[in-house]
Amino acid sequence: MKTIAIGSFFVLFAIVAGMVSSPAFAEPVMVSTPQGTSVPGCEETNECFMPYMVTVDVGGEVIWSNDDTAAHTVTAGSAADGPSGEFDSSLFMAGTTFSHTFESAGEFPYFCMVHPWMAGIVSVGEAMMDEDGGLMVDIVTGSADQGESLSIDVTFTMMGEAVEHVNYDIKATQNGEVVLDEMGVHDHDGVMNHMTDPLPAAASDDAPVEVNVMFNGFGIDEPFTGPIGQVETAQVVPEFGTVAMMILAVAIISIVAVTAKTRVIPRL
Ligand SMILES: [Cu+2]
Repeated sequence: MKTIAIGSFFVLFAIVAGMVSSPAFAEPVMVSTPQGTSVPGCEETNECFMPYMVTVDVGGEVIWSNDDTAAHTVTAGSAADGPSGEFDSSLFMAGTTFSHTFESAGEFPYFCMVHPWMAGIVSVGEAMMDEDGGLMVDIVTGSADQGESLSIDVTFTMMGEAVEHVNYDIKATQNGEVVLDEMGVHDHDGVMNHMTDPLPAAASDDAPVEVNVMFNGFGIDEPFTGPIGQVETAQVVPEFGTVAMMILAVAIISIVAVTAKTRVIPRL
């Protein structure tokens, strides 16, 4: 029988270095000009360029493919203000592509010179991580008796700063029974609370609740950026207390999934 310090607040750090050879950040982001965009209408649903807004890190590349039958342009600026000069494809024909690499951070609206209702945005951010940086996921749970919902706080930070626009899946099980399963969670400020279904049993050593968070990337619209993919699983089992924390060390060329497994032992 384990002695559990009353009111103890014990934090375990699991450092997971998921180093993979795939250069995740070299992947270009694709944007399509779909069929039918040469007549107005697509602007009503922001579907003249798909996706309408993409996010890349500094140094990231965006490739536009003309999937329409008409020729278009990808021209930085707006129909109202005219070209900004940042980039310009000039006319690019059906079935061809245009590519631009973004060397500085900022918001870059663009439009089509031929069909000025066609507009899109490229949002270029500072690289979210470097060799010293890491994405941190804090999973903090309360405690719960049988029939009660367990509260789970999930916080994403990087170098102490809250991260914005995180996408993740969260799943919690107790003795194999799923008590929480939310896919495709998007959060604007990196701080989220989840409540499980009523637990089949009180959370205990014999009936631990396992919380699993899988990071799917940063961004508002797909494709997302950042450490996407599954590489490493960390199992964090606190001796006592109700807090488990996981740090992911992320190298710039690694694809890393964030998977935290937390065993929840109730506070006494
Ligand atoms: Cu066009």
